[in-house]
Amino acid sequence: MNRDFYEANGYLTGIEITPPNEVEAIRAQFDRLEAEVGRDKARIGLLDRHFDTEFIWRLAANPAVLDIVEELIGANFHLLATHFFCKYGKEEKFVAWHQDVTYWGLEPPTALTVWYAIDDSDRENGCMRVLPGTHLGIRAHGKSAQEGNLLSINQEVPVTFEEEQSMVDLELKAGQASIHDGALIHGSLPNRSDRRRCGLTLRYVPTSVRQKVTNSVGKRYTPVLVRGEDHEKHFTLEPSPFPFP
Ligand SMILES: O=C(O)CCC(=O)C(=O)O
Repeated sequence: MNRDFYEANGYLTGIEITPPNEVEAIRAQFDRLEAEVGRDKARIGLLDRHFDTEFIWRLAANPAVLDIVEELIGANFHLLATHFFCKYGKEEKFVAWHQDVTYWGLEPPTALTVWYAIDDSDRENGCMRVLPGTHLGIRAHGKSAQEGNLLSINQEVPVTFEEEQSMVDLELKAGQASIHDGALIHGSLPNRSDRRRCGLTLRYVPTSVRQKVTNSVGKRYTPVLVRGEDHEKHFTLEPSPFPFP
């Protein structure tokens, strides 16, 4: 794990989380959840299901994940939220360039996301893309002019031609993860394959962060303390929904 790289570039990638022999079992659990709720809901409607679905909790509280998060944001932190992003084959759905913390209502705007690959995620099926080093300031966002943006309020941040040239595709095998700083500009293109591209985002914040205003969809977060101690008590915490793995 390279903390200096993360601080300079705002992301890490290719992190092995799940041993290859356990990847299929996790995918099968997601497949069951998807079959239960339907694809329309599974696309971006599975929010905070770690509270009632144990395999999601077990990924969010996986010691391998928490150890890396601890190195990056310190010893005391909450799981803020979980959210699946699924893009099905041959759809014009995409994720416009954006910075997460501009619409989460946090103060200070410090957060990170672990993007866990349920499926292989590559250029063809619309893997995550990042603009390295863009996490060092918050920018004004506008609205995307393109149909199919999966983001909650159709937000998009303008980027320069030069910045786009520096773009990095975060290709992952199922069971691997990338991490991005909450201020890093990122997005993803449509899925041009016949394969599903599903990722589980795990959002973490240091306990020193508070929620100043509701997020872009009017929600107050209900975090779970997953490491260390909550000295600041800025949130009304939920207990861990299942035992820690
Ligand atoms: O999964 C994607 O394509 C986008 C995910 C994303 O925007 C996020 O993690 O904030």
